[in-house]
Amino acid sequence: MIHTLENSAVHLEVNPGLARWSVSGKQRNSPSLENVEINLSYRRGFTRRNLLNRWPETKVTEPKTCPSPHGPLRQLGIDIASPKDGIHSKLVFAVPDNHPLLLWKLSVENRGSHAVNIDKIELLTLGYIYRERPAHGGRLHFPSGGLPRSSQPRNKRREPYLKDLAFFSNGWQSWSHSGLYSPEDRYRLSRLGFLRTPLVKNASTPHPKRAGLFASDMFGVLGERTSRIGLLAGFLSQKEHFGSLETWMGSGDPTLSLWASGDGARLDPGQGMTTDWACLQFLHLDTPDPLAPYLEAVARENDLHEGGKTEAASPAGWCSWYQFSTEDFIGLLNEDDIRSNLEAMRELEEELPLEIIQIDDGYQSEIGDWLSFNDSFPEGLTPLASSIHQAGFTPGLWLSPFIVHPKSKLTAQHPDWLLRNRFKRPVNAGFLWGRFMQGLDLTHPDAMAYIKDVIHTAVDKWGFPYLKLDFLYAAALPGRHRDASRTRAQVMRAGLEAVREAAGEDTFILGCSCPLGSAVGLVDAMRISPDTARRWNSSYRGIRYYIRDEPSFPSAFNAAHSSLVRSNLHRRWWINDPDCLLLRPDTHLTEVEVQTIASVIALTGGSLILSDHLPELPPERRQIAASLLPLIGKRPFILDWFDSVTPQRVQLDLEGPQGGWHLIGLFNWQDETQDFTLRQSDFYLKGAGEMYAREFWSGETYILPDELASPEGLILEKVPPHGVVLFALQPRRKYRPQYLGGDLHISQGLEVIDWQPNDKSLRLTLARPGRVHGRIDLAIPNPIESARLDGVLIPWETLGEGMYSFELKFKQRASLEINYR
Ligand code: 9PG
Repeated sequence: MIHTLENSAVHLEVNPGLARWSVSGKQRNSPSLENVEINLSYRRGFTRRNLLNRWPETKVTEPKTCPSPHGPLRQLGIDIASPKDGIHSKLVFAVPDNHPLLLWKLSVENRGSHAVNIDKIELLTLGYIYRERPAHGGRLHFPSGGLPRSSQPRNKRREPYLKDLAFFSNGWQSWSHSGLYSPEDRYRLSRLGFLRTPLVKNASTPHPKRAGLFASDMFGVLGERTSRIGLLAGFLSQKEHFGSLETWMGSGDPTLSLWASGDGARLDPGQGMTTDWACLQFLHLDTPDPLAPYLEAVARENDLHEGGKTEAASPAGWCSWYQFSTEDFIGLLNEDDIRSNLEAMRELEEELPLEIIQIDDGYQSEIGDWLSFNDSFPEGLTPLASSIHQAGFTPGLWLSPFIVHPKSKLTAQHPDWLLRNRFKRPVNAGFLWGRFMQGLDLTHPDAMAYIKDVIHTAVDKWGFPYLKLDFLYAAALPGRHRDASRTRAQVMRAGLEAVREAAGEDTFILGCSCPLGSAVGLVDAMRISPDTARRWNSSYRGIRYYIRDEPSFPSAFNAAHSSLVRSNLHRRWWINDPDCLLLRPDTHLTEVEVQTIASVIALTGGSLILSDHLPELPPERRQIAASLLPLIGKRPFILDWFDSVTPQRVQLDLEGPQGGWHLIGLFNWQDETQDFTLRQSDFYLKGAGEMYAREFWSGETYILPDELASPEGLILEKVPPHGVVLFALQPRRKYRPQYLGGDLHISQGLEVIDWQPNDKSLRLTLARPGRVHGRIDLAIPNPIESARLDGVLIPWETLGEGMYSFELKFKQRASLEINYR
C-alpha cells in the first residue's frame, strides 16, 4: 500500500513494500525524486551493518496534524522494526500547511541488549555514484530531462554530455568556501591537506576530488539553468548531527545524497537518537529570494522570531587585528595601541559615529590561557575596558575558548581536558601561528566549567559586553570524547549554549570560524567569510604560488566573495559580519579595490568594522567609512547567484520620503578591465521606460534607455579590474523633481529626511553626522531660478537633461530650497 502526504507545494508517496519514497513538486515543471532510499549504518563491535534498505515489518500511523514552530504540521509516521540487534526505527514525514517544504526525520532506538555505534543516517539517497543501480534504484528527474548544454560542441570522443546543471555548495564554518559549481568543476576545499582541512572541513563531509562530484554542509541547491528549476535539500538545525550532502553531476542522471553523521556515537540499550528535521524545497531560480522558505524555517526551528536578535542594528566599530598583527597572523598589540585609537575615535566621533572598540588577538599569555595576560598588558584588561566604557564606547574582546596551544599552561596542567585520538594523542586542530593546535573535549565537565569561567570573567569581571568568539570549530573535531554517546554536533551545540549562558542574554556575541548551523539562535552576529587581508588574493609570508587560490585563506577577495554568496543569511539567522574594511593607503589594495569592498559591505547590510590605525588614517579614506554610516543594514538580492561563481549583480531596494529607488552594484571580479552593460531586464526593477542612474564612486549621472526602445542598455566602458559601479536607479519622471543621489551617503538617498515638492519649488532636508562637504544631484522639471541652503543662496551646476548638481557644506542637518519656473 502507498501512503501519501501533501500540501500546496509538494506531493509525497511512501511505499513501505519497496522501502522507498518519492516526492515531486506540485507546480508544473517541478523536479521529481523517485524511489528515494534511506539507510542506517552502524557498528556492533567489529561488525558493520546497514539497515533500512528493506522495511520488513512496518506500522504506519495515519496522518495527523500537530502544532509546531512552523504552524500546523501534517505528519505521517512509519515504524520500522528490524530483525537485527533490536534496532527499531521510526521515519516521520511532515508537511507544514503554510510553507512550501517537505520535512522528515528518523529516530533510532536500541531495544537490543548490546550497545551499538551509529555511523551514518542517510535520509535521502538517489542513485549511486560509483556502483551500479539496484533494481529499484532511485532517480532525480529535472524538467528539461537531461537536455545537453546548448553551447557544448558535438560529442566526438564518446564523452557523456554535460547537462546544464549547477550545484550551490554551502561551506561548513565561517571561513569554509561556499559557492556555485558546474559539472566540469572540482570541489574547492584546500590544497594544504592536514595543515588546513581540520579548520575548514567538517570531518563527516567528503572532500571529493573528481570533477563533477561535489559536497556541501547543512544544505545545498541543485538546479537546472535552462529550466531555471532547482531543489534545495538540507537540515533545519544542526543540534543533533552534522548534516552533509553529496552530488554527482558529471554524466547521466544527477545523484544526490543527504545524511546525518552519527560520528560513531554509542547508543546504549534502551537509548534512542533522532535526527534534526531534513528538509526539501523546490524552487524557481528566477525569483529574487528563492531560498527564503528554507532559511526562514531554519530560523523558526532555532527559536528566532520577529523583533528578536536578527533585527538589532548592524554593529559599527573598530577592531585591532588587521592593523596590529603581522602578515603571518601573529598579534602585535599593546595597551597604548588601543588607547591611541580610543582617543582618535573620540576625536572623530562626530564624523565617524562608531560604537565598538574590539580588542583582538595579542593580549593573552597563550592561546588557551585566557585568564592570564602577556607582558604587553601588565595591568590586564579591566582598566582598558573601563576607559572605553567611560569614553562612551562599547568594549569588545576576542577570545577563542575551544582551541588550545600545545605550549599553554592549560595543556601542561590539564592534559585530560584535551580531545584525543585513538592513539591518545591530542587531535589536530589545524596549523596556526606556526604550530599544530589542539581542541578541548567539551564532554569533560571540568573543561566545560573552565570555558564558562573564562566567558563569565571576560563579561562580568573585566567588563566586556561584546565578545568575538573565534576558532569555535575546535569544539567539533573528531576524536575520542570522554562521553562517547554524544555526536560532534551535540558537543558543538552544548559548547555554544554554555558560552551563551555564561555570557548572559545581554552580551553581544559575534561567532567566528564557527560551524554555521550549530550557532543559529545562539549568536547575535556571525562571520560569514574568511578573513580579509591587506592583499586582494591570498598569500603567506609573501608566497603567492599555491596559496593564491586557497578559497578560505585570508584575502580581500575571499571575504567579498563569501559576503555576497551568504548575504541571504543576514537578518534571518543573525547579523552577518563580512569582516573588516581596511581603508589605509599603505596596504597592497588599490583605491578601486577598497571601494569594491566598501560597496560589498554596504550592499550586504552586515557590520562595518574598521581596522586601521585611526590617528593616521587620511581624511579622504575616513570619508569612505563616513559615507557608509549609519549602516543601511538591509539584506540585498543577489541576482546571479546561480549563474556566476562570484556574483556580479546585487540589488537593494530602498525607500525614503522622496520615494523608492534601487541601489545596484555591478562588480568586475576579473583581473582585466571590462566593459559592462547595465540592462533593466537584469534586475527586478519597479517601473519601466527611461531611468536615472547615478554612480556613487565617480559621481556620474546617466539616463538608462527604455528597454523596449533600446534593448542593448547602457554600456559602461572600462570598469577597472576588481572594480565596482554602484548605481542609484529610478524611473525618470518628466514633471516631478527627483533626488538622483550624491556623495553624502553610499545609499544615495537615505540622507534625505524630508522632501516637500510644491508647484514651483522643492524643499528637502538632509541629515548627516558631523561636518558635511559634498554634492547632491537633482532632476528638476523646469529651469532653476534660485537655490538656498539654510536660507543662503548657493550656485548650482547644470548637468543637462533636467539634471542639476549642488555643492553643499553644512553641519549635521540642512535644508535646501529650490525655486524653479
Ligand atoms: C586573530 C585572528 C582574527 C581574525 C580571525 C582569526 O594562522 N592562520 O592561518 C590564521 C587564519 C585566520 C585567523 C588567524 C590565523 O583569523 O578570523 O579576525 O581575530 O583570528 O588571531
